[in-house]
Amino acid sequence: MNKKIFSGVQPSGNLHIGNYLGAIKNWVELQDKYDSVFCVVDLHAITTPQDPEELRKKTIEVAKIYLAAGIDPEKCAIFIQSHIPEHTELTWILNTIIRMSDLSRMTQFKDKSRAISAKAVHKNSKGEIIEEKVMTGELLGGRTNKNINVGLFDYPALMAADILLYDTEVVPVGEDQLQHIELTRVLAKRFNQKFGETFKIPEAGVVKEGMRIMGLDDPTKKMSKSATSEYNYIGLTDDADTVRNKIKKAVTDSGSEIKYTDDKPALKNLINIYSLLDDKKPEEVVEKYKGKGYADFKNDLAEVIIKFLEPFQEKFNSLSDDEVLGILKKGAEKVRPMAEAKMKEVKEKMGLI
Ligand code: AQP
Repeated sequence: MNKKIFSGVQPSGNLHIGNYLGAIKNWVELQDKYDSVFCVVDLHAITTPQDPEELRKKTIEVAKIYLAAGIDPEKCAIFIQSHIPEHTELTWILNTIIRMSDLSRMTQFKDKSRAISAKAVHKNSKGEIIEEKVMTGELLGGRTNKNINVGLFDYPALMAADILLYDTEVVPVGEDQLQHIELTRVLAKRFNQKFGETFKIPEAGVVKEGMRIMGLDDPTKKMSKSATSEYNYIGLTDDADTVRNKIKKAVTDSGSEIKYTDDKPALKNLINIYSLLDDKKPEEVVEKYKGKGYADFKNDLAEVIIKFLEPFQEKFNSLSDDEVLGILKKGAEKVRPMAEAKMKEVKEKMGLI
């Protein structure tokens, strides 16, 4: 029996090279060695506001990206999270053992809840609105935004359910998700202790390279598909001109020399992207641009990205929606017996008739 892996991506925006380098690339390499389950986590996506039409489109797009990247549906199960209701059912069970303090510690929740604006409405004694003010995270001064939906807070419980439902042993994710995997381990142990051995204790499978690709407009924050500016990321479906434009506008550090150091985080991030996509060590990239300036480096970086994206996009564009929906349906059929069996076991252990 091979070890099991599970991972997923939210259809919450345009997938970017950070999602690819931090997660999907690794899945492609692992699919031959592990029993692999890859999910489009639409229920996670709705923890932030989504337009229904866009969500439908993005859900199919994410599956196409998996396939274009080289995930083979004959070897793995690819499916949509909401097609297997046991994910939400197990989330509820886990909600009964997860603590408010567990969830309050999660940095992703703190970051995302601060990014969502809150509307402050001031009324006079007659109930008439005298002032309406949109409070962004900054205006809230780091305080928790009370208008955040419970789903965003509970996001890690749903993620734990995804993982534990399939006896997952390894979860290949980017470094930003490590805290959620650690919590999943805590929940599995807590449940097993209380109700008897039920869940496998999973491990994170983080690749060192590509661990965290930073935003092109701000190298202190990770590249993110829900970023407010599209100049934050290179989308996997961006065309050549868009890539050139985004790399041209990407922030760089002061100076003109191509150096790979922590005090030049913007440049370091661009060198990382270059080296990962061109299969070179960062030192080799630095050596190549010795005596050259940022402009030469950035022009070539754009071409390296375009060269990577071309065959990827060709495969992506060749896939029809119907074909992909068929693959997703088959994937759900493959995993359904596992999910049902695990929920049956959980219910029995807890005394649910
Ligand atoms: N910048 C990144 N560098 C490396 N890995 C990354 N991942 C995300 N951003 C980077 C990894 O991609 C996988 C899928 O992520 P997700 O869809 O579950 O959500 P996320 O981690 O919250 O990613 P985004 O792009 O920032 O999405 P939004 O903005 O919608 O929240 C994960 O394995 C993640 O580690």
